[in-house]
Amino acid sequence: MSSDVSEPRLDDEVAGLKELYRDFAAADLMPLWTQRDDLMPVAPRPTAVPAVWRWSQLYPLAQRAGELVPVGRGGERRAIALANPGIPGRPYTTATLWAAIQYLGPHEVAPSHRHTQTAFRFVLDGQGVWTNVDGDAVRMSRGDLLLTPGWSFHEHHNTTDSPMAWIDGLDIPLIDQLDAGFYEFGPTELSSCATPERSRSERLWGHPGLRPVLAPDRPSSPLVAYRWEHTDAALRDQLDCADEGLAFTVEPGHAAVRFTNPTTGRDALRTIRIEMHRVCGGVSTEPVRAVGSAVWQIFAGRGRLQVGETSFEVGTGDLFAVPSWTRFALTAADDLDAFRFSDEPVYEALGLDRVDGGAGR
Ligand code: GTQ
Ligand code: FE2
Repeated sequence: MSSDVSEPRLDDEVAGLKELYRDFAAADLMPLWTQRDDLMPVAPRPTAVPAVWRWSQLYPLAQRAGELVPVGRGGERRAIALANPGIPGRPYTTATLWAAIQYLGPHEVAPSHRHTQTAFRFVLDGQGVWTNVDGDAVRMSRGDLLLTPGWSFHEHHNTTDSPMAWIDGLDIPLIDQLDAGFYEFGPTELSSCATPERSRSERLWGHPGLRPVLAPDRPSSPLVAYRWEHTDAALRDQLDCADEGLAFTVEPGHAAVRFTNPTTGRDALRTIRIEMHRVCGGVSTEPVRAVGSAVWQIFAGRGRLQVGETSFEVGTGDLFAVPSWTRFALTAADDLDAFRFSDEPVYEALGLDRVDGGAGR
């Protein structure tokens, strides 16, 4: 074939293609074959990056917000999100999870509202705030996990002369991506300034292995407070049992408990999995990567973690993000308690869960 025949044909083809792509764009169309390969990657390529936030930096900043920023109707909460540097401009800790430090000054009230986003609070330290969940006043103190299932009204009130700060976890980024957010203000007046030692939910549901007869199953846990004394005892007993030759632990020297819904035995919340891990001093967890993301907070102790290519030293109060399909391992310098939450229930419900490595959970 001679070149003087094929060349004009090629030029025609190029011009035709250019015109085709222009007409695609004008018709709001995009062909698959010109997409970057991150559209359908060989394996997940999260935008979020491994990241750490130090308690020593978070707390003073929250304190300053406490002095300068009022809390009340409109702003609703003095919560400061841990914004993943891989997701610029959005207050997302991972692709699906929001983690924030919330600060409530002496005698302040964060007013009542509800939303389809699921929430929990975890208390690193302090006391004196009650969170009111659908009319049930729930005490918040060190090591406690408090739940706010989606669409329950909630308000927080500090009854003391001292400020209090805690960590919030929500599925805000997930609900944002799903266009599933609904929100309503509650009554402006404080619904209750009660400060009971035990909430109604604990009186009804907080007795191990016992449920009120006739109480129906619920998709989110009707128990909304999990107390540190129980979490601590469960971890201690699990490690002791393992020492006695009963292999209950995740791996040697690594115990973990998951917070569950007593009506179903499944995750306490529908979209967020919550666990407490105890890793004995000197122990390294088996490297693992899983689909879905997680956020951890060191509750007590010190250690080193490896997330993907990055390594961090962490101590009490520090938080870190583990993006999807990113290899993760934790080494305890001394006995270490680590609070963890993840989006795994969402992936499991959709059949998208996958794990590589690790000792299994
Ligand atoms: O305490 O109700 O961190 O609605 C973000 C959104 C906390 C809350 C957050 C919220 C709350
Ligand atoms: Fe809220």
